[in-house]
Amino acid sequence: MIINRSLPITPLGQSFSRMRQQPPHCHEIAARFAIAHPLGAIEPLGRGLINDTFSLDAGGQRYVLQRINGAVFPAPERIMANLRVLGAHLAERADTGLRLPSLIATREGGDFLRDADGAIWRLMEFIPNAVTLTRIEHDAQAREVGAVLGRFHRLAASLHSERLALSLPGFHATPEYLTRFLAVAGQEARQEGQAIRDCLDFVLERRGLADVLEAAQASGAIPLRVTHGDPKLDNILFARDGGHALALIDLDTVQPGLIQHDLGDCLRSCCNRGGEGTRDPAGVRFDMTLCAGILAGYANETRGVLAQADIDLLYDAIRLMPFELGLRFLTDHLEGDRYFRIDEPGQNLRKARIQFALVAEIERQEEALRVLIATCFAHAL
Ligand code: GN1
Ligand code: MG
Repeated sequence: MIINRSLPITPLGQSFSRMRQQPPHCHEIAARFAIAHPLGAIEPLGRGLINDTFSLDAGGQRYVLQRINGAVFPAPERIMANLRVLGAHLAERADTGLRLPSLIATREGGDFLRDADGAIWRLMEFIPNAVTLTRIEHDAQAREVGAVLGRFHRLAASLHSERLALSLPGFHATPEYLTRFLAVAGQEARQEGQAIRDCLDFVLERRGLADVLEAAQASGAIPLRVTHGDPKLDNILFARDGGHALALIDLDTVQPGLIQHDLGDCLRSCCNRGGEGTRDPAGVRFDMTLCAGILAGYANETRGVLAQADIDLLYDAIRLMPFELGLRFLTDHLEGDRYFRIDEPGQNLRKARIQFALVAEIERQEEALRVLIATCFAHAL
């Protein structure tokens, strides 16, 4: 099913720690950007779990207004600096086939502003005639997903990753997530239910997985590169007919990282047809047909960019990313849902179990996945 990004999310009217809500001063904030008036409706937009995102109609145009989550991003101005560097790099290349949303200046000429609470706000163009997909329906879309991520990595490969600041330090440091989870889960006073004990056993059986990419990077086997950080399906814009992938959005986590994190995360998101919010762990599948399409689209775009050592780590990366996200959801559940926005109590625990079920599904298909990776990247070097 295709949904338009402008569909409002209805607030549920409950007061969980990270409930979606419209800050009262949105119109005041919007008026500080250099856009035509009158200012019209401001509505919650999208399904993001971290920032507050709104659509804004003004002067006959549509925009995306966003408040960056200052509790997550320690120095949001680094995000904006990275966007400037990346934007300039892409602008030097003609017809990249990759659109990134452009920033709208403030009335003072800056590209973000601070409100009275110190929070950072920015305004972006609303890419017209574009939709996000709640699920991939067919192979052509899967290839488009792989192609758009591959294009991003290929175009960014000529940008030295040191030119970008770390907008979110430790973002994909899986060993740190594991350490934190074990500390929280191990607190003596905890009276946890069976579901959490099962998750803990699942994690302990796989604790060796956590540092597989970090160790490879530390040993020099794979380099840091420019990464998107969060290429889940929600962050890919398709043309309105759902055919061509036009753009990658949500660029807050663009920073030096490992392309394996990006590709693993993209597959984690796209090949789980039921999505992150599905409720039955036993029904979770990792769809090999979609995976084949995404890998083929990606390999085709990144020819000459990757080395054999990069490809050798892909199976581990595909297994690692749902493991990491499961750890993050579960830790947040145990810590009181302070990081990920939730719609109902227990949601982060449920989501963690779905991610761990995905890990198990990937492991069940290890042999076939390794063959698929080798086939797709056979001519990639
Ligand atoms: C968060 O904000 P959003 O929804 O794009 C998270 C990602 C997770 C994703 C899971 C900065 O992304 O790492 O994979 O939720 N972003 C951050 O849906 O933590
Ligand atoms: Mg994000």
